[in-house]
Amino acid sequence: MAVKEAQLNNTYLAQFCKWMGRSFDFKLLYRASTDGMGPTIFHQKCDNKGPTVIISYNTDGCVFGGYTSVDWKSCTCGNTSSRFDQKAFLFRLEYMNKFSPKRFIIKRPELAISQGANYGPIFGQVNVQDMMILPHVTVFPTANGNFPTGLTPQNFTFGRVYDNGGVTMQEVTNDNYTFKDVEIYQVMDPVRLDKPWRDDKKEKKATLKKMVEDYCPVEDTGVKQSRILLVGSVGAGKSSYFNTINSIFRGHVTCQASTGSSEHSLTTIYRCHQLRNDSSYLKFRLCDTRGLEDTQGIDPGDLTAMLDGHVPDRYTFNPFSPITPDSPGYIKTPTVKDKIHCVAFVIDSTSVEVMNESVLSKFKLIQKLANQRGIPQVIVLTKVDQIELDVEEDLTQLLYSSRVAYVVDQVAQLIGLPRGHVLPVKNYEKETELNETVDRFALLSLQQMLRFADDYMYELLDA
Ligand SMILES: Nc1nc2c(ncn2[C@@H]2O[C@H](COP(=O)(O)OP(=O)(O)OP(=O)(O)O)[C@@H](O)[C@H]2O)c(=O)[nH]1
Ligand SMILES: [Mg+2]
Repeated sequence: MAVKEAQLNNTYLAQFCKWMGRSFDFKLLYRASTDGMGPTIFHQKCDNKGPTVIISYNTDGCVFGGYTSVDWKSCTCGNTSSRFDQKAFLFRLEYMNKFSPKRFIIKRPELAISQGANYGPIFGQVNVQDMMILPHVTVFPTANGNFPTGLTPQNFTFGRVYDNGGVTMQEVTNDNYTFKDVEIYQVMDPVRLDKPWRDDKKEKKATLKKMVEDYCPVEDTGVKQSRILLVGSVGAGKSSYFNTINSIFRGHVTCQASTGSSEHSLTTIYRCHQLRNDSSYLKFRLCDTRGLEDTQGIDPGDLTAMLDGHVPDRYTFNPFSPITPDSPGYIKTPTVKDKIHCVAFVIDSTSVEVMNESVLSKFKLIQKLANQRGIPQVIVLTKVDQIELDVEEDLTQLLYSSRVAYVVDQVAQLIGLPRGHVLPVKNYEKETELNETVDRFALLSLQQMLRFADDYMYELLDA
């Protein structure tokens, strides 16, 4: 099964799988902060477990470590003994809180790791250490978890056993050997589920597409088009989701809404996008918003105004002040047709474990506002292709992936919605042609949102 309660987040996992060229599952064997440091506990927890990865987190926000495909052992012959490992490598994942992955491949496989009962895990040879992730017993930290000052990069010769590619130790560790934590994971073949983690009726894309084309909001409400609000962090894939759905009905990959990576939200204008097929407009709108962020995100006042239908299409968000009744186009007396009928939290599946506290609190606020108004909510879980290599290669594996199932559980717990409200999708990004499976998952998510929008309207009629 996938990792629980670990610092090894989905971004790190995905990067690691990329380096390895395929998917893996990870099981936490050892964590210094809870198990304590020392060779005895290390060997108790990690010996004879096959391939392992060791990850160190220092107090400067540097994350680095090493991978070996051979067992750790409590060798008592002499001081240490070297083990051959052609597949071992060292890596940097994060440098000073910035994701900056770099792999250092093995140069002298005969010296890949060193083993000894009195030693922690050593990459390289004791006299030719490349990088000691947990050092020699005599320099193990004791009381306060700090390493003695004698243990500085000068003690190491980085680049003799592993190819440092011109990168210095300082560029990996920032010369800081005070660790927040050290973790060791067993690396195992991924569990491909025998049964899908969610029922799949295997409806064809054409059937799903027709259902959406035939969709009409609940009669008697006067609503001609249901409105689905897309909210989420910067770069979560809100605009890409609209583009994906739009592409399905246009018959080719489109990029009507601007998408891409940027520090602040690329979308600055509120767009209640209409969609059309060959003959007519469809009976729903996808309302794309500015990303939620710490400083320049949407104001809570704007969120309330959007839900209540006061915000006009093409309104330019001002991150420093919310919309007011004097703002151009402000809809003073919105009716049910102007309001939002379903909220979709768009969440990047690689960022679930590292979700920013302030973004999470904004989600909670929107949830509260939506609950007060009886508006149903779903989670559109994007970028599922980036959390498991098998899924990236073949999207039909999505419902058989234990990793995707795990992230669905995680995000449902985090946001506080039932798992059935989590709708995994892969948006169009690198593709130039439509793909049946991409379209199927996107249409399934849309179908669910339209059903929920109808629930909201039935509830209004019953009131
Ligand atoms: N691999 C992959 N990339 C995606 C997916 N969805 C979006 N992306 C990429 O993620 C980046 C951000 O996507 P956007 O759609 O611009 O995100 P957004 O939520 O609209 O962001 P802002 O408007 O800036 O708040 C783009 O480079 C997309 O190509 C997906 O499902 N898989
Ligand atoms: Mg956008």
